[in-house]
Amino acid sequence: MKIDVLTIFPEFFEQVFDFGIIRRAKLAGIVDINVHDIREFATDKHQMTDDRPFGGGDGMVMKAEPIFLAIEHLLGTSNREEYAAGTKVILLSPQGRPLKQAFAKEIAECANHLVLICGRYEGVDERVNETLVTDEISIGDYVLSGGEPAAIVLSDAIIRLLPEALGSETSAENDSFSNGLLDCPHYTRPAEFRGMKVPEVLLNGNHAEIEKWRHEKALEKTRKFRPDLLTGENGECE
Ligand code: 9D3
Repeated sequence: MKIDVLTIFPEFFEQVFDFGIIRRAKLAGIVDINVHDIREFATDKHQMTDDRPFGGGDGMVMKAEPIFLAIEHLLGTSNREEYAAGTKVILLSPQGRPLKQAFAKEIAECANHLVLICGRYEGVDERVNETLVTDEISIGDYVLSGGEPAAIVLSDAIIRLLPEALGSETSAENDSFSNGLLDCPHYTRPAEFRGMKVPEVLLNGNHAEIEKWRHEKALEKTRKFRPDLLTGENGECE
């Protein structure tokens, strides 16, 4: 999979993709990530990427032209109807559809080229949305200072699902959310740490009993922190 990131802060991404699963996926040729400075596509002498909003109001809006030129440079067209099959142009924005595991999975399975547009300021000229963007995604109901952290979150969620990215030691099938529940608690040695004991059931080697305990604890945790996952009102379950 090829991932191109469009940002006015390319330095933001200098180290984040160089660790763990993502680093391994890059070295194995599973993913190729390139970060591009939107400013390099600005045409005026001050290389402006933002301007004042029509209609007035506080704050600045990201200009359409530098983003159109960047997309044309990367994809050969600024008409989303003409993108190659498997190409997605994703705008990270607070107005987007909330990111879900199912979306990351669909992208990992069906897409081969992503362009991630990181917004800044009050927003992006709507004509970017109208012609370039195939998906508009938010990573949750909190306010970030820009789309960059969201692009990192989305990339991470997708890359680890690419075939062969995880390796053999773990399986994406066992992840939290893949069965619609939060994960159960985990313990490792020592069996007693500062007076705190590991639940007895995990020490007795009865695997049927251990699986039952893990499922009960997962349900308990989900009921407590994410009851919405159980009622299916967020589309995660049933
Ligand atoms: C005054 C209205 N605000 C929109 C809710 C303005 C605004 C706030 C924050 C405009 C842009 C931003 C920057 N955030 C993102 O670009 C962003 C984001 C987020 O803030 N939360 C969750 N997901 C995302 S994805 C991109």
